[in-house]
Amino acid sequence: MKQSSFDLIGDVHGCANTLEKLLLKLGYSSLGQRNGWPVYAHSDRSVIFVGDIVDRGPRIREALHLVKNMVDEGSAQCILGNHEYNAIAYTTTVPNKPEEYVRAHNSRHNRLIAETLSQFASYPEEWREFLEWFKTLPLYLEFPLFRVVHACWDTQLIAEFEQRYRSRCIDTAFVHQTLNLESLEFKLLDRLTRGTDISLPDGRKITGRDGLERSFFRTKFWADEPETYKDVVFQPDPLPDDLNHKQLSRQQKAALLSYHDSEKPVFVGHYWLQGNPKPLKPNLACLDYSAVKYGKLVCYRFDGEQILDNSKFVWVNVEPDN
Ligand SMILES: [Mn+2]
Repeated sequence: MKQSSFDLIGDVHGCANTLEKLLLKLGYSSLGQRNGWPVYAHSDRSVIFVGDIVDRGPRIREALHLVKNMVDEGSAQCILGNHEYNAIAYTTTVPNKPEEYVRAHNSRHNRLIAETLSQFASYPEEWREFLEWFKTLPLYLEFPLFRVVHACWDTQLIAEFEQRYRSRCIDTAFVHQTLNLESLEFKLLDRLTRGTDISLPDGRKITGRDGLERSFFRTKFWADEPETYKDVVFQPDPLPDDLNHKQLSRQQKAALLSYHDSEKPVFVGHYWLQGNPKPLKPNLACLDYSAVKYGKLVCYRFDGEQILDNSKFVWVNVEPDN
């Protein structure tokens, strides 16, 4: 396997039929079955999934089996997305409070994980095994020529984490630490899997297309010298117009991250993009094109180039059979 030939695939969210179509399009083929599910591999390439295999879509269980079989075979790696982390935290109890969960079972959280739980309702043992497997997925990957993280590369937090931890995976003790919102564990997890954001001023809220109300908006971690909210907003839901032109405060600017053109390419998912896939910067590509909303399941075929190339995106449009 060539060390520099990787196929990076965006958020699957249970679109298992589309994933199989994409793998076939990329030249992967099934070597046979393991545990009743196909094992895809390629003679000289391998896949990196950017996380968020679970939640929302119709074939979550199938998607997990396809991905895990590839990881077990050595034909793929997979990092942790915020949705896999949510599943871990949703099923991890608070120390000394066996009735309470690290991710509270409130209506919003229940709704986000409902599809996954219902598809595993008849397979509780399998679900437990996948939850354990999620704890073996790294939070990020770094290679000589590129990086992969679900939502945001934060050099400083990653350096602090690497000083303290030997593994890039999280365990129950790590999840417990995230209960303290000032802890490195919470900050790292939140930052790497959910990205950066700015609170809306004056207690304002916006209701997203997903029906959820939010008091913050997602921001770019790569904006060069931003001045206004519009320069940094990065989410499917637009800001109210008056906020677009609002000036960023000095503190807000100081808290924003950047990703300089001289850094090695980084691949992310997470952001529900639409339209035709292309790099966001010469050294940054997002692979999440809203597959589960009948968008595209997107791959970038990386061969070591340090300036990303429009022509290296490959995708499948998601059909009603997902
Ligand atoms: Mn996602």
